[in-house]
Amino acid sequence: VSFDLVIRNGETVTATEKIRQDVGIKDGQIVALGTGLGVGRKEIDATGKLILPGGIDAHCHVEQMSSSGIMTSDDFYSASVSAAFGGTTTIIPFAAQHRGQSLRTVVDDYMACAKPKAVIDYAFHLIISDPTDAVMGQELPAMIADGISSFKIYMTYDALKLDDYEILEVLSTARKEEALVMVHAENHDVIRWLSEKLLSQGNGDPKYHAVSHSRIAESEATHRAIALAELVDTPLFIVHVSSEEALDEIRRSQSRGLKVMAETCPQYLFLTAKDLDKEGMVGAKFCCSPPPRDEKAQEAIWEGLIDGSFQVFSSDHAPYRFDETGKLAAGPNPNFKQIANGVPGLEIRMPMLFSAGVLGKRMDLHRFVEVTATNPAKIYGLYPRKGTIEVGCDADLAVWDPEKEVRISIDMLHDNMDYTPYEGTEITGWPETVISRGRIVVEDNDLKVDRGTGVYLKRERSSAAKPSGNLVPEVNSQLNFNAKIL
Ligand code: DUC
Ligand code: ZN
Ligand code: ZN
Ligand code: ZN
Repeated sequence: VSFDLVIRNGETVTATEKIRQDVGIKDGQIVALGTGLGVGRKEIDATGKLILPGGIDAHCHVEQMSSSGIMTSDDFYSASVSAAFGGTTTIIPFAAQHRGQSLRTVVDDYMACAKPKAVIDYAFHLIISDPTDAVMGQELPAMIADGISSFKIYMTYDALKLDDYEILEVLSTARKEEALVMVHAENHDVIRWLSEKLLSQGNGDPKYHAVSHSRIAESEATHRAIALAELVDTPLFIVHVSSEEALDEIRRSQSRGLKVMAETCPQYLFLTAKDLDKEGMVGAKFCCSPPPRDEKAQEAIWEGLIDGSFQVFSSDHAPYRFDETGKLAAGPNPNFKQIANGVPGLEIRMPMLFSAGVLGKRMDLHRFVEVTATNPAKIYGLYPRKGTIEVGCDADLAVWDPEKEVRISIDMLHDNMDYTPYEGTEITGWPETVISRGRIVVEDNDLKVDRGTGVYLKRERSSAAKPSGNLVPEVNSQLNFNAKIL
């Protein structure tokens, strides 16, 4: 035998090509592409199927404590199993710093959680909530050198938010270290003011979550984050964009030549604020931040995903069950401020986009591969090991049946949730065999690997984080920024 595994008679699809060819896999890597390949110890017949790069979900929350002390329902086992069943072979969740914690402790904790449980490969982004001199001066550079080359900051949430001064400190450190800054862009005081008015008028139902997290809170913070990044010439990645107004800010900055990147998520294509307006507390199932908007926003978000304004499509999987461990942790009738923010989406991320986007003829198949796998690999320093199909890449692949009809329901998903926001949605296309480093992870609707078989991925610094070198004139001439800070 020449190979550990051969996938025959399928069509491989990358961001640029679609080729009818076989894939030869040995020692976890793709070692041959072509026809007439030798025999494999195991063979898969992919006649009529598409062979896609395994997905990379670059935004998900796993075994993470929310800022109000609620634990996600998924641990690294259930999250990675669920991801795999949906065609994803790499996840990049967050290692979240709580104020006062050293980054080393944070990362060691998450590593210890993930290692014995994950069934697919994983990396981490940090969340920085306490940018002290020691954190910024010593700890962060050490973490970046260790392979955690991106981190998220927040402009809202009491326990997480940074003010503009702190954001500038963080951005200029990131510039020096060439790490990528991801930002949760919502105006804290707008949300706080609207929330207080709503609650004081007795309006606490879940639907008011979407009112308090106004589109203007999002677009203002998006504009401000971009302005701060421009001031210190640091690339910026805007996470979970929900509105046309925020998208407009991103587009404007991109057309001015700034290095601004962004992602959107399933909830902004498939949900609206109307979903929060349901009998009793049911709307809590759809509370996430930013919230889903309206049909017009959905259309705009689709447009941004298709035209390249968004580079990445992530789930923002933030799983809180509809019970006292999650959405109802504050009691059976919480007001919208007391409801944990987030929706699950690891498993449906790719299938729902494939069905509505590719089969729905909105989105080219190559663009689908790009936003779900290739671009996140490139932007987060995993390319070309992950995110494409070439000789020498890890054999992370999903064999998709483009005709399989699936009705999404909580019963068929593999996360540890008790609901899905997409219950009853009929879609076509599903990844039926999923392979990670040559190991068959999912086959015949069955999990084939043991817990703890995924590996940690030390990431490279990515070119996405390289400053453009175009400093605004006042900083360049007055501050001697390059000499002083670099
Ligand atoms: N931000 C996230 O990235 N995920 C869930 C909730 C939030 O505010
Ligand atoms: Zn966020
Ligand atoms: Zn603006
Ligand atoms: Zn998130």
